[in-house]
Amino acid sequence: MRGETKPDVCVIGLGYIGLPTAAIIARAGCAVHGVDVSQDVVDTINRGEIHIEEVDLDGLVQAVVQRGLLKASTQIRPADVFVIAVPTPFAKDGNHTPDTSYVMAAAEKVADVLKPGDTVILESTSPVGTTEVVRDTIAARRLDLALPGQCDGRADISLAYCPERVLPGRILEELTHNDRSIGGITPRCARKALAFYKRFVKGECVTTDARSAEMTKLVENAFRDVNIAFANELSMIADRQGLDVWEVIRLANRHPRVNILQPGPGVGGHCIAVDPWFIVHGAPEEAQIIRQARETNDAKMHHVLDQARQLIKAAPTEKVACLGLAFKANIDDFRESPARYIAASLAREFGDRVYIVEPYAVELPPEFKGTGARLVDIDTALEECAVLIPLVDHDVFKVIPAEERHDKVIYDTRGIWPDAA
Ligand code: SAJ
Repeated sequence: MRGETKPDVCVIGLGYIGLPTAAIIARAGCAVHGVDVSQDVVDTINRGEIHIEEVDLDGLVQAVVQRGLLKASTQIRPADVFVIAVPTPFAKDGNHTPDTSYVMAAAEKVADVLKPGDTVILESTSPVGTTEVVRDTIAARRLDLALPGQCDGRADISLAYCPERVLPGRILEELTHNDRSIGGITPRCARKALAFYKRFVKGECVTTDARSAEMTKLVENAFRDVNIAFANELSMIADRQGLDVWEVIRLANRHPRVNILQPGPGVGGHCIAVDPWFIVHGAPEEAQIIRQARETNDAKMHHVLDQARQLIKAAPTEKVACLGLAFKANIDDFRESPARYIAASLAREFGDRVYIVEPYAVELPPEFKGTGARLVDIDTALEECAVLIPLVDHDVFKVIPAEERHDKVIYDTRGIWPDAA
């Protein structure tokens, strides 16, 4: 729109969420200054290239960088809107304690360049109450500013929590079209953040308070984790009772109001396996089902490993193909992947009898070094391996026809070959 003043935006954290978010905001015509602690990441982006794998992101980043709408730096700069999208990992105490130190470090950087009228948005998945701690962190550094929820009149700064809910592989599409929670510290903050998101979000932007928005993000992923745990528990019961869990789930899901998810070798990724622990940490006595679901999904990974070991020991002279290392189908993300953990454990125990097939890998991850395991293509695995263990439901594995695997011993942890059950 001619003459419309678009806000200058600063996005802090240029990872899996921050970089696509920065690129989409720039595509909407805002001047975006991206900040990351890694000089390599900054240099890569300023060359119009990307350091992560995501469909169509390379073309978009190249375009907005070439148009001068996205620039990256390790230093923060003043802006009208600040979006914090830094990691919130577990602390290293072994108790799944949320570590919000990266968020607070970003909040301190933002505080030092804030001016009246600016908006600060936290997107990182965070324990309930974090946005208020960001507000307090800013207030402590900027006694000259009136912060929302701490002043009677109109605050100088707007502050909101606005989580994303994108699927890897569909991030650009989902950042644009998914509905979004806009959680303001005050209703006025929510309205300011809403106006910003409507510049590039076509989905419905639903305003609420910051705590509700923080909990909503955690609840979405905990809901999925609990439902996956139900499927995984069913599969372990089925193994004990000699049942075909895939057949049972297929039949049960014909009920008009039943939708049992799919068992797998555990739950991977940096979201579903992490976020529920943020709820448990905040309410350890009450969050019983949520905690148990996490423990069940982790137990499933060890169950699959034990089952696979027994199978391999029963075929002592045969080669074994582990199909897949990624944490989920059709993407090249191997972080926090149960498949990778299981395959590496089998490689350490059975050495060069183990072949690994992972179409998204050009080399095996470092933990396979010295085990004797080999990365091979699917044709080699089918020719040389008598035991097949699908660990990831990549499409390229699903399409292997029955005649190419009819004489194999199969442990199908993903139910990708219903005819083989
Ligand atoms: N999985 C199963 N069985 C299933 C579904 C998933 O075993 O029926 C496993 C997958 O193999 C994978 C893990 O669960 O190992 C998580 O995969 P996912 O596709 O459920 O989730 P993510 O981590 O890729 O993305 C989730 C999404 N959240 C929900 O679906 C509620 C996404 O919308 C979020 O934005 C993302 O977490 C996030 O960033 O929080």
